[in-house]
Amino acid sequence: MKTKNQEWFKDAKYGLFIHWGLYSILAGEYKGQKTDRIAEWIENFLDIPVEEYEKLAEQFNPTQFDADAFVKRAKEQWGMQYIVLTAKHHEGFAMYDSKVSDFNVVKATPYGKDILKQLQLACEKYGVRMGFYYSQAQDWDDPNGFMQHRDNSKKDFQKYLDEKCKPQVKELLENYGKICLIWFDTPMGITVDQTQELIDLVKSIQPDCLLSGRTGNHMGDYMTTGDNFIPRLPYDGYDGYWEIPATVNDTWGYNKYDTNWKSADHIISLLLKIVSRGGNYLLNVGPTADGVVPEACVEILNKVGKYVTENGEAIYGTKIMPIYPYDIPGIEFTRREHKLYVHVLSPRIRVELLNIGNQVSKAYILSTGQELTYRVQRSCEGDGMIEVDIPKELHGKKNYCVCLELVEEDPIFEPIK
Ligand code: JFZ
Repeated sequence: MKTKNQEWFKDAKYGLFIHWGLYSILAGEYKGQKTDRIAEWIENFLDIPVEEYEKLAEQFNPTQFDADAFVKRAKEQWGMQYIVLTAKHHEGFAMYDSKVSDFNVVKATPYGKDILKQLQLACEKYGVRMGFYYSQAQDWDDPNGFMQHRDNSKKDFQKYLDEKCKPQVKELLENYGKICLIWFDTPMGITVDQTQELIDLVKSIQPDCLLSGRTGNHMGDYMTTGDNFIPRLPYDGYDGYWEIPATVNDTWGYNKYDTNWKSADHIISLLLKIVSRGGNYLLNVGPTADGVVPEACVEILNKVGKYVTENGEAIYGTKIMPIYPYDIPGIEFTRREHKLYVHVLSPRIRVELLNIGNQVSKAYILSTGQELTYRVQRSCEGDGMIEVDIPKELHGKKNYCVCLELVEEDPIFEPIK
């Protein structure tokens, strides 16, 4: 069971993931060789010697990073409710002031400032929850941390856990205010007992802090799907606590060659599918080494954000949908008590909903309140049918939301007869 203070997660629906570290300097290329995999894995995939990789820290100087503007934009323009920064990814580099290891942004870089602290202050200012990603099993900088695709048999993983992982997690929980969740990842060989040690440590310091589905041995607090994997059906396991980590292009860390951006329209439809099935969308940006989000990505998230902020009532705090037996192209549903939100994502002159048994008391465009004419009837085959007329000025337009006020509390979707 979840605590009262964890319920925010169910209502949040949309969060920002930030993959940022020394890999952002390489941006997908090392000594003329490009990686065709996710860019934050470049050290592993291109076999970069640890001593050489460590030297990247001498170049890390994100002078254009503005935590305040970053968080303000995420909250106000993009509509995101929580932010998760990579405090330490597999590379082992800490993006905060760590006393446990000198391989950190304050000690080892010309920049010398604590990134996580700046983010914390901005999150507190704008009322955004903050969590952090921490790679608890893989640490490619520590001789006893795991490294995927390598021989790990001679490692003293417990030593790494006791001397780096747990002390760092402790620092993070003690020095950065309220942490809404920890995004542990790639648990690899961590045992049940070791996972429990980690969980006990976290809960002893911040009992309300949620733990991701990749904490290890399925012992986290919520379900994390595979990257970019959306359940096809509504999912209410883990008390309905689940999340999809997702990319806008095909990498997490910045890759200057990856321009395979999803369109804003596509991301809006993915967000609505996820929300209607009961989950949260944790969408990633990979800032450059200078500390800015690539312009193409900003433009996409601005467009998505416009939809999200204009139609927030139909997104935040909405409830999991029952299964609707049809797939109507360009239509997604979300709902709350006595309201069915019909998201219109491709142009149409009329919305027709078949096999729905509700009585409607009012229909309107959510963002403007403009009332719409509608009919609740039966099709000539005898199926329940709601028809809503779209006003002329919206013909040819897409991405708006029709709110149907229902007499009944929940939508009544009838099976196909
Ligand atoms: C992991 C990381 O290795 C990656 O760098 C990134 O941080 C991403 C969010 O998470 O990669 C994974 C982990 C698990 C799955 C897929 C990618 N999975 O279970 O499908």
